[in-house]
Amino acid sequence: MRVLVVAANQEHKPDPVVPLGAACVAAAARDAGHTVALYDACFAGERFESQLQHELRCFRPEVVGLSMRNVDDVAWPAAKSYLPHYRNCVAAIRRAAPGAKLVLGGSAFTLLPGQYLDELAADHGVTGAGEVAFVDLLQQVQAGSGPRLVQGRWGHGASGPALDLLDLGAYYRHGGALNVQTRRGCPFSCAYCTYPLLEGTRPQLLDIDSAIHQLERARRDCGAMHFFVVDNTFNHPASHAVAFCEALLARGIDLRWTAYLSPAKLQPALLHLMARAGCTSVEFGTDAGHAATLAGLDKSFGVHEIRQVSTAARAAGLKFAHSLILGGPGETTETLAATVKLMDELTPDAVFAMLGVRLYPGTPLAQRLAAQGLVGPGGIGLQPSFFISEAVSDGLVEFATAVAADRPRWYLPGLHGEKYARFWKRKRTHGARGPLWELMSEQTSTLEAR
Ligand code: B12
Ligand code: SF4
Repeated sequence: MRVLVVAANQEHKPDPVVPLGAACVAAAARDAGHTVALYDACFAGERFESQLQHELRCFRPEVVGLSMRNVDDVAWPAAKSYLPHYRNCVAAIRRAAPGAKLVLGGSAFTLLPGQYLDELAADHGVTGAGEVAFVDLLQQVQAGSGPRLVQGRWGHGASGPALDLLDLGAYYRHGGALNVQTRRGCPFSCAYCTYPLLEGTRPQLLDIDSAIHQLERARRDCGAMHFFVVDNTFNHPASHAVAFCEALLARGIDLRWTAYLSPAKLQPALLHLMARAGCTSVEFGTDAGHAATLAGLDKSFGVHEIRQVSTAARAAGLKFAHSLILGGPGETTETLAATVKLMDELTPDAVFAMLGVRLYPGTPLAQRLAAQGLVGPGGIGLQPSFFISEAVSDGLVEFATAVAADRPRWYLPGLHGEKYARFWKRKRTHGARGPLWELMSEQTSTLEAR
């Protein structure tokens, strides 16, 4: 069959990101013998509808797979929903390819499948990992059937993402890094987190040789030296992280990379090994800096571990950022103050602070709130809804604004909006690579030293 995969995402904040998921399902469909093309809307700007329609009319797909990454930008109080954009995508697809079956998939779709299917009047949808399920569905569609909603199967394609269908050079120039995945799944169950729903709770280890091959190829084809490892928690299981680093060292590839780490059970030796293997910075999924809020979010580590891993990252020569969620269950003015105090003490190179907890169906927090009658059926939907602890809800914006005012390394997507967008774009145009917060931290260090 003729299959067009459409990577719908056009978000460029904090950077444009390679649509790995779309490329994975495209590769799986191609490996199964289908004729596959990929349309990527990322750099098309307002021309995307006319470009997409042109692509549809030329390629004449029998199936269009729409890859939907983000529901919204999770940035309370000014959260932006991508639903209008998805509506435009579907309208363009229906206009230019009225006979094609429309299949929805991707992380956004997986979080709210029933609502997207109805809202976008799609023919089919696949939740979770798409490689195996999409190929099965294509077979059924070819035979004239196929269920409307298919549960993805935890598995992955044999040949990795079809990166040859993407303009990786553009992502490297405009986004400053490419990306790679070494594993899926998360064994933890933090109260708000969607990752176990998206990727499963059992770690699935991807083939390290294939990941290294992707990196080498990108290095050769477009000179990319900077990568983001998209694994939700790179350090679990630690043995896989070690194997990845050792493989990089054994191949002697000169790369710079960044990864997400959990402070839980993180050994300093791993941080040192990562640094030797080219890692320059890490982002800790810390969330809070007080025992009560950490407990409210069901985190599997305490303040002690946050201190330990920060010291260890610095000793290993890695830049580090802490990601926070302010206003979670158990948050009070005292716990907020303690979190800020801890960050001031640890002096991370960056702090990313989201305000409020975006609620998604199926997460432990949403279930807890539903059991207490605080969220009704259908209460969590395509329009962003957030939990904010009652004890701080009134003054949270003012508090965060005041904190960030004299802390240049704090980034608050919900409050800063477009504040850094033009500056960062200019930096990229002038060749800045890697995470921009690494660069900013160097600049603020220079200013602080004066
Ligand atoms: C790494 C990551 C980042 C990194 C990306 C770095 C990089 N260079 O790639 C950074 C930090 C930059 C980032 C930023 C953001 N992110 Co982010 N990110 C992730 C993360 C952890 C992994 C994404 C990834 O690459 N996965 C690997 C690929 C292979 O998986 P996949 O895309 O899901 O694809 C599979 C399936 O979805 C499916 N599939 C995909 N497409 C299709 C199509 C069809 C037809 C079918 C059938 C199936 C299918 O099959 C694929 C293969 O199995 C996810 C969480 C997660 N675990 O998924 C969040 C996630 C995607 N991010 C999210 C968000 C919100 C954002 C931001 C908007 C946050 C912000 N305000 O800054 C920005 C947006 C950036 C942008 N330009 O779009 C949300 C999106 C959902 C939502 N809540 O709206 C997620 C799901 C996390 C969450 N909170 O739930 N992110
Ligand atoms: S926040 Fe991190 S550690 Fe916790 S469940 Fe999500 S991915 Fe796993």
